[in-house]
Amino acid sequence: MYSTTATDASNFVSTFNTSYYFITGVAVILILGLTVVMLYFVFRYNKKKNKIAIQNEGNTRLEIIWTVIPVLLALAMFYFGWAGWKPMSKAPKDAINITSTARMWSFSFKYENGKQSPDLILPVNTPVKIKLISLDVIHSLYIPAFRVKSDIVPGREKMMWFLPQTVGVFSLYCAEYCGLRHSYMNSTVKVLSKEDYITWYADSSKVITEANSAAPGSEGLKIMINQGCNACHSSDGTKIVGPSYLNLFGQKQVVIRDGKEVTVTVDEEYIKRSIYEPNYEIVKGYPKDLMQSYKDVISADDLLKIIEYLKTLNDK
Ligand code: HEC
Ligand SMILES: [Cu+2]
Repeated sequence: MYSTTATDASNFVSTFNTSYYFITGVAVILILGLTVVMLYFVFRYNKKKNKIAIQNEGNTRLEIIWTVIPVLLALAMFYFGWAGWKPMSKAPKDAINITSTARMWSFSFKYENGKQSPDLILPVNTPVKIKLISLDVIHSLYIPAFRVKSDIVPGREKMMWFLPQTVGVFSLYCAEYCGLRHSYMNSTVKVLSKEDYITWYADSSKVITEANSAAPGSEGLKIMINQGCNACHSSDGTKIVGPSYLNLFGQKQVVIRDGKEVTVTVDEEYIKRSIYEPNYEIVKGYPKDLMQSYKDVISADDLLKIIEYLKTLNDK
């Protein structure tokens, strides 16, 4: 079903490269050839040598040649492109399923057992099918080393698949300009040996290694890293896109609710509303409609863990 060269990072590298080199090769030959012909004409038909202009009536054979050859070249380009693209449109049945959720400005990958990760962790030599979901605007999942890229359109279900063939670490980018922090919307693909993958997949404690699991609130931090909250919020007082979490809990916050300024105290209820219904009230001075609701992705339990983490950020 998929033909492969085992040294390539993915099964699509060779067909992609064939069309890439073919198109580039044709372009190079054309530009060199045309330049040579042009220079020759400049020299051969200059005014000094041809004092009197003559009228040419055309040359049928020449016209046929310069129509047929470019048509054949264009058809060959189409063929290589099509032959490379066609297998991408249908995933093999034995592929593992991963759901990729894109939102401003992070990716999150969810596995069949419910495990979530901001990095794309994969087993080598196993076909992978990725369901592509966007919660806000158009993003694009792009893994250059695998030669795969697909737009992710909100409200439309799309997928991509590929077969990772070498163990290693690769870059993953959002390739569709999606707002202020688009350039930070990248991640890592880690292709592991099958044994390492199974170990990772079965281990529910190591979703995030940056968060030390013994510290209070660390589970909440894990959840927030997984959900990409930190693309917009910092924990150290820096304003990114949204307010920082530093000293947030318990403080007085001025918000706009129904067009009116209201002062509220940040408590559990307020944070719950901020995460489940972000547009109910907007922190003064911040944009509306930027933070999307997390009602469907953050459970009540997870919410408590997040609040627990936010509480640890006071008086530091
Ligand atoms: C795309 C950017 C973005 C993402 C991602 C995001 N937020 Fe926000 N968030 C904002 C903005 C902008 C505001 C301020 C406007 C408002 O009140 O809705 C805000 C407000 C908040 C507030 C209220 C803060 C205050 O000072 O009163 C909390 C709490 C919050 N976000 C938590 C979260 C959590 C938890 C996540 C992840 C689950 C998250 N946010 C993800 C942009 C974002
Ligand atoms: Cu994006």
